Amino acid sequence: MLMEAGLPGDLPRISRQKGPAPRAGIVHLGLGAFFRAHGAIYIEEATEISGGNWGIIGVSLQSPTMRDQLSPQDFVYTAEELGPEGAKLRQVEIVREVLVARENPDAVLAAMSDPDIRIVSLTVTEKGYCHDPATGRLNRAHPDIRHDVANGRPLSAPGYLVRALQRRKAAGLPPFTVLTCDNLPDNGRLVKGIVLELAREIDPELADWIEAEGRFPATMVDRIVPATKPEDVESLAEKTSRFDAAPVLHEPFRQWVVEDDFVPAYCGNARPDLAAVGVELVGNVTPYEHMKLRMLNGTHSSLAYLGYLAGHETIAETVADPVLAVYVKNLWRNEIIPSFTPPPGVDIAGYADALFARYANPGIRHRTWQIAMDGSQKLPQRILGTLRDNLAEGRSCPGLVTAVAAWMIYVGGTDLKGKAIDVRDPLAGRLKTLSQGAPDADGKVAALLGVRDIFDAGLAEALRPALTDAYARLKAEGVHKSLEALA
Ligand code: CS2
Repeated sequence: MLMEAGLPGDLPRISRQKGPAPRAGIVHLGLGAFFRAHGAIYIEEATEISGGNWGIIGVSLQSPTMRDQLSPQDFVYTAEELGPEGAKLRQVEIVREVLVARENPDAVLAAMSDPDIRIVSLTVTEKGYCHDPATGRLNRAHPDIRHDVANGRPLSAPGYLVRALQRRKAAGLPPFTVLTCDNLPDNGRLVKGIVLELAREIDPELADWIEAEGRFPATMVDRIVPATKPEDVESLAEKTSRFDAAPVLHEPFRQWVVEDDFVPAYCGNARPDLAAVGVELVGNVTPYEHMKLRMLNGTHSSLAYLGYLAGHETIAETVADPVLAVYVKNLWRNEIIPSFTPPPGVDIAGYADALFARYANPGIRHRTWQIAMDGSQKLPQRILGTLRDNLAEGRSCPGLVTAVAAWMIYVGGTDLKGKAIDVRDPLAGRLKTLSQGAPDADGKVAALLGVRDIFDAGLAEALRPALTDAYARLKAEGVHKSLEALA
């Protein structure tokens, strides 16, 4: 027992088993749990099968925590796959180094402008792109963007991309491929637009060069990876008698669809042999992205707000609640599936069934509170696009409207029992003030619908009556009665 052996930190650390990692070919911005449990594993497997110098230099934009945890164990970590039948462990050794941008911006820019680096991938979360979620355009008023326009040592992810590309152009090098792996709509085009807007502010010639030479393939990424908790670190140490300060936990399922559009090779290959490990390389990611953002992330967010307000801690607990289980199945069938065309050959009803089973996986304790974070950045691509497309076809969406109403209650900062909610969102302060400043359901809904960073005027107008009813009903009758009334 761990208790008898002392703290897990007293155990020997995990260490490299497979020899040194390949030379670096990728810089990854935002080395969080998701990329370590998804892209990094695919890339490691691809190099094991087909070779290539595709070691990864990870970058944390702000916090030194990941570097401090990984550096004493030579940047290796455990990926724990949690299936319904138990756990499987893999030691991931593809990360060579972790840099902390706030501490040493020059080291990050130097790594990104190294000729060996052919790909800069990103998981910096929705808000990390410093854009306006409603329009997808760069938010020029963002303090980090204002800083980055004027300074060669940037703060933001778009700033790092532009300043590193500027260095490469000056050195006569080709650009790197920008591989965004965040859950944003049409993510490649969106990031290209943001980078070009920022580059144009700094140097129009640089923008022209990026536009002509740069590549920004779109991607769809999927794997459920809950945040690692201290008790996960402890139980792994207990299981293995080795201490890993930063393991990742993930479900068995994974999917990666990538638009095959990389900067042509000038040393080695343009990308790892992703096809060898099941990555789908396609010409157009859009149907996959619609399927994933609407079917998975749309219901994840809906279940997160309604589940949280119903008192559920995790998604697995939420879908074990029969009322919420019926709710999410109806949401797929009646409101989400009719809103888009699935990718060729996909049985979309089967996809929904598989999602339900993934949510119910008891090994994955994915907190509703974690998914509820940053709703202002997530709602547009997860829920509002679906609503817009249904409204255009004259279909009502009581389930999605109730989810938006639950988000409105959530960001008001008080749950249905009057307890304070720890709301994490870049707009948290503004949303709370708007909500608390209005006297009644009508006023609160109208005030929040007025936030143009999230809702365009047309959608706000169309949603208002049904949303006000759903909000008032949730407040008066609670989650269960409201959802039962929908069913
Ligand atoms: C989740 C996603 O935290 C969230 O908002 O909806 O991280 C989700 O688990 C992944 O996109 C699954 O691929």
